Amino acid sequence: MVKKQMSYISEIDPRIAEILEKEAERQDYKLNLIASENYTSRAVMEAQGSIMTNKYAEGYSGKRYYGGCDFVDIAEDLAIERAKDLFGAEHVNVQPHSGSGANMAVYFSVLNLGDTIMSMDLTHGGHLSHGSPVNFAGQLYNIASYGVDKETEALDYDVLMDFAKKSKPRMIVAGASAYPREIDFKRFKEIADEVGAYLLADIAHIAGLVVAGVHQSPVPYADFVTTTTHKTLRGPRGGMIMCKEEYAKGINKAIFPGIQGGPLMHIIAAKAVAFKEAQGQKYKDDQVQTVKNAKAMAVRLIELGFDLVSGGTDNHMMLLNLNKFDMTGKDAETAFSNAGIILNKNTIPFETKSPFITSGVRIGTPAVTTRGMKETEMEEIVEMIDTVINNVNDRHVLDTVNADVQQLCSCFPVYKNI
Ligand code: DSN
Repeated sequence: MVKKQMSYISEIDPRIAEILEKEAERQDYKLNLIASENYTSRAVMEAQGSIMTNKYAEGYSGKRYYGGCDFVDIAEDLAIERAKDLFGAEHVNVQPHSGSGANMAVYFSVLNLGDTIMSMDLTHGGHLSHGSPVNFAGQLYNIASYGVDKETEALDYDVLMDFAKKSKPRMIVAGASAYPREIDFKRFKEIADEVGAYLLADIAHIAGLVVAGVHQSPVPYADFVTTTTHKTLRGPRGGMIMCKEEYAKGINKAIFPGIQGGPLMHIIAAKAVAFKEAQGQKYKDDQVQTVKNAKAMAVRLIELGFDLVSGGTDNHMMLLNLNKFDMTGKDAETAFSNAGIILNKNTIPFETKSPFITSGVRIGTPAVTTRGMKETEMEEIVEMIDTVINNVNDRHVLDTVNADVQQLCSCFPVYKNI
């Protein structure tokens, strides 16, 4: 399929065609356990690679700054309507190029520079755009960081309530990039109301689970909900904002002309396609399976003596604390990669090492679930993880695992069912 798509590229730019072919092979024959990645469908990729990339459409449907927007208007309207239907949102903006941009637009729409944002610390699972000092959010706003409880390694909502009363934020951000437990958005709303703060729920990681009803939805509670569209949501790479109707104008202005120019209409068309797919039963079943797979992995990892942050998972991801193996996340990531298992090093709560080294790795099940793997395969993968961790420097063992990975992957071709 990829080769067929690349017939023009091979003529014009054989070098890039060759690299694309290698990347296609990598995606097919490596085990992708990166919690934020997924495989999008052929239909989504077709829209992404379509002629809509040629169109400028600054503005919004019916109110553009360019002529010739008849068809892109329809595509954007469809994307919005389908997103509203999926999430039950009052207002949707599908133009953000990324999750970071979506968060930026929310901040710019209601906050003043220097206002206090209460958000999860990066090392506890938060995202850069929630207020890391190296990110615009940390540079433009006063950040009051919260984390997880030292014992349970989960959020303690009573502690969060006290912290909110002390730090008096104008906005609370609920959401994370590396938090394996369910987030109680209803409780976050009570905290936000108590201190008169806006509530932003960043559901980039869990959006697909929310659609399928296997994670509480923040939409009834939060003033703003942001997401990326390419993680569990399984669409093209991009972002999206949902909000209450009263914030609609401010959000639209913050995105365009506030921080973006022309929207990526080919990506918006692809978002519409992805949202249509997400309305189907197969998509919902896959999200349910994603969580079942993560839980099955967690159970077996714990049986084998692995230390999971918070003792397990409620969603699509796990964080392994590697301190008991006297191993860094960086070294583990390299060893796994040598064995054909792709995951990422990750900080763990109360981290003592730098983000380039880390004490943990993050594991996710969205991509392997999309290829059709179920609990039996999860157990097989955990055995492989165990073998790698106990033989990080044994090239022969890593090669053997790599062969097993290829064998398993060949039974679940990426583009057989999607
Ligand atoms: N970089 C993403 C992740 O891996 O979670 C978050 O944007």
